Amino acid sequence: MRASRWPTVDLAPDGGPWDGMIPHSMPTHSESSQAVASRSATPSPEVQRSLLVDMLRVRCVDQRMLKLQRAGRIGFVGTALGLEAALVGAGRALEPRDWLWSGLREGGAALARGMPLADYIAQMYCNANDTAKGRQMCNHFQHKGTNYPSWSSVIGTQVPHGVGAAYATKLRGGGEVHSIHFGDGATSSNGFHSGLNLAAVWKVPAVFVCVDNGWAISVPSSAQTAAAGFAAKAEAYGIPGVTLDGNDVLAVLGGVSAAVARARRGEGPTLVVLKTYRMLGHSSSDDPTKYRDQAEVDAWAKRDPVELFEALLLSQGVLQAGERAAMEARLFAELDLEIHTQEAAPPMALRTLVEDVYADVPRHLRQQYNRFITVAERLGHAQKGDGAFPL
Ligand SMILES: Cc1ncc(C[n+]2csc(CCOP(=O)(O)OP(=O)(O)O)c2C)c(N)n1
Ligand SMILES: [Mg+2]
Repeated sequence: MRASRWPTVDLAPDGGPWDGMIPHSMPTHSESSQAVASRSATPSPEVQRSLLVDMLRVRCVDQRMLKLQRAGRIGFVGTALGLEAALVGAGRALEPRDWLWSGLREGGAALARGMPLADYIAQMYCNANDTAKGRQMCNHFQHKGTNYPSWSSVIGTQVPHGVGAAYATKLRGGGEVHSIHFGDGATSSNGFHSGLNLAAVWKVPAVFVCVDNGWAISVPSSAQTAAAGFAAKAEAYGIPGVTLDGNDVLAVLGGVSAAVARARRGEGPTLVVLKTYRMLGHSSSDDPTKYRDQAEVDAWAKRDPVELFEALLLSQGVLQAGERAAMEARLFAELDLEIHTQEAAPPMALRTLVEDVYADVPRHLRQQYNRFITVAERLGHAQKGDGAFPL
């Protein structure tokens, strides 16, 4: 490989090189700035334990949501099994003032940043507490308090949105960083190219987090690009690109934190690729056995991010035997309580269909709404009270 003209960026000055195995068909970079994959200084025992709790929460939530979906109580789940280190490590690398721009699987990163479980589950039920007011498909989260804008199903659109917001931050002179997450498949979208190009030209305070989980529905990462990995794409835009072990939460936290710090110093964006694996189907509607070999899944199961981190903490005496089970029991108790609360909440009022666009609902929308309610009542779909207050 020819030498890179781009400067090597030391993203972890106090850590040794990462030398873990990446059991994936995509080549990884062993030269140039793209090869920088390292650990930063080890966080305190308390922080490490909290990282494990956050990872376990993602796993418990994923398990429960899939069960609810299979029982027909919620409509759709974008699975996160296997991605816990990538989600939590990248989420925890941000400060509260920073912004998270995401796609389907970043709900766990949002939880790790403080999005309340109540808001998360209300959105899964699209009930009266859903802050998206039922206007999004479930599993499409947002949370104002932690700077987590509502995301779009349209692949890659969050990239230019996040870049625009990062440019606004730069113009206003704020110190916040915009972490823009997307998958391996999204690197083929227009948004990826226009977003990275302008982010680099404008030198905005952004970090691009590409979660390479091996698959874009049924398309493997190896068929997504002819480039030698996704981090190589950074070179075309004149920014550094790094590949990290996405199943090592400390490597993710260290690498993304360094890229965030670089953005905050005004040195511009970095593309960080987290190599990991989507252990389950694309979503609750998908059957991955139709398009991939079990042997590949089994190989990645040996690098389960939760198991790896638990073993590390046990070996260092940061965690005691049996503690993980106790942590999980507490998480499930908290989760189940919230599920019961949200399941009992009423559905979003139908009148919200015509609210929020104008300060006062205009005449033509009132007429449409009243006609709609008449039909809904006739079909038995109207909720109690919907017809009682004609708009
Ligand atoms: C513009 C657009 N094209 C196609 C789709 C259908 N689609 C939904 S998810 C997905 C794959 C995304 O893969 P990736 O970016 O790797 O993210 P992952 O699902 O693996 O997290 C596709 C093609 C879409 N939602 N939007
Ligand atoms: Mg993917």
